[in-house]
Amino acid sequence: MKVTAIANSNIALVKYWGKRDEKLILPNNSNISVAYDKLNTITTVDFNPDYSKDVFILDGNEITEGSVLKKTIEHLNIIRQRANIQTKAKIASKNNFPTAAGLASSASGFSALAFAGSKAAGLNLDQKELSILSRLSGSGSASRSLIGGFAEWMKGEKADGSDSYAVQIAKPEHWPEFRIIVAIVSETKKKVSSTDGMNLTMKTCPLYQGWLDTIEQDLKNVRKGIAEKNLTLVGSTAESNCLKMHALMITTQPSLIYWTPATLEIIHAVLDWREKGLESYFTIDAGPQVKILCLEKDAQEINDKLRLLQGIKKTILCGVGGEAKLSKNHLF
Ligand code: 2P0
Repeated sequence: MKVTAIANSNIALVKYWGKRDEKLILPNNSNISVAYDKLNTITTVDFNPDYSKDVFILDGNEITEGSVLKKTIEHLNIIRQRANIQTKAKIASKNNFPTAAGLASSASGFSALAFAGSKAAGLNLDQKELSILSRLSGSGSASRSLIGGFAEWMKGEKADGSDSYAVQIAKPEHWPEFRIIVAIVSETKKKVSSTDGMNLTMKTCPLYQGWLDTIEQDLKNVRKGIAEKNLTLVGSTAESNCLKMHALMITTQPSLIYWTPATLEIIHAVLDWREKGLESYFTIDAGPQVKILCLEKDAQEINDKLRLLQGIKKTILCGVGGEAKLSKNHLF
């Protein structure tokens, strides 16, 4: 059966950086994200006895080696085991943004794969089960993309991970004025993956305990800020949480410095605009791109100012996106 799903990518307002269980992909701390309404992955999965092996086509090119192929096949194996089938599959996946450049293509990609793959295998999973399955794909943040809106991935306490999944804490319609402007400064693939980076941090970073000690307060602030639609509280907490995560990255050995000169230029610009009364906050993941959090009333002005800065290749002005959905527009 052939099934297609579309999932939005997401940006964490309180970040996930470090696992309590590497195999089950369980995070050390709960984390909160917002989905982008304009950055998504569309994935078609077809389990068919005619296929003699799994075939994976990403953005039009067949992938024949590497970690993404390995994770994709491992994920299909989990689905096959649950559905009690042995059939091989063809998967085609398309991102409408640069892959692996810090825009969370793995989050949207693996949640679309979990959704389309499980349905195509004949499974009928509910949202909680799909969020857990997305997490098991090899990209923890995929558990949040599946849910969409403002989502919290709960770290859970259980060793088997059955209480570690994402829930929607607010729908996109709750805060229609919230905007995220993505500033792309580089389209090259990052050198160190998030998976490897966070493992290195846990092993070598002397600041990691400080991160864990302050997470609960950040989570409380962001939950409260979202509930009250308070940009100042959400933005200032997200920005400081992002800087804490980058402090961990920078003090990891060998150090993980994802920023480029253009990243820093945007950081300084946002601080300057804010000082002058144009309210905006930045957040950055494991890559050089900067995402600016603001409200609809200021978004166009900020977007125009961003485009005048050195080193900006492109900006994408996004609102809050929804949950992953099925589609009839198959890729093959
Ligand atoms: C986040 N990131 O919360 C953090 C902030 C990157 C920086 O989730 O190891 O694919 O496969 O579970 O979820 C990293 O991407 O990492 C990530 P793994 P994932 O968005």
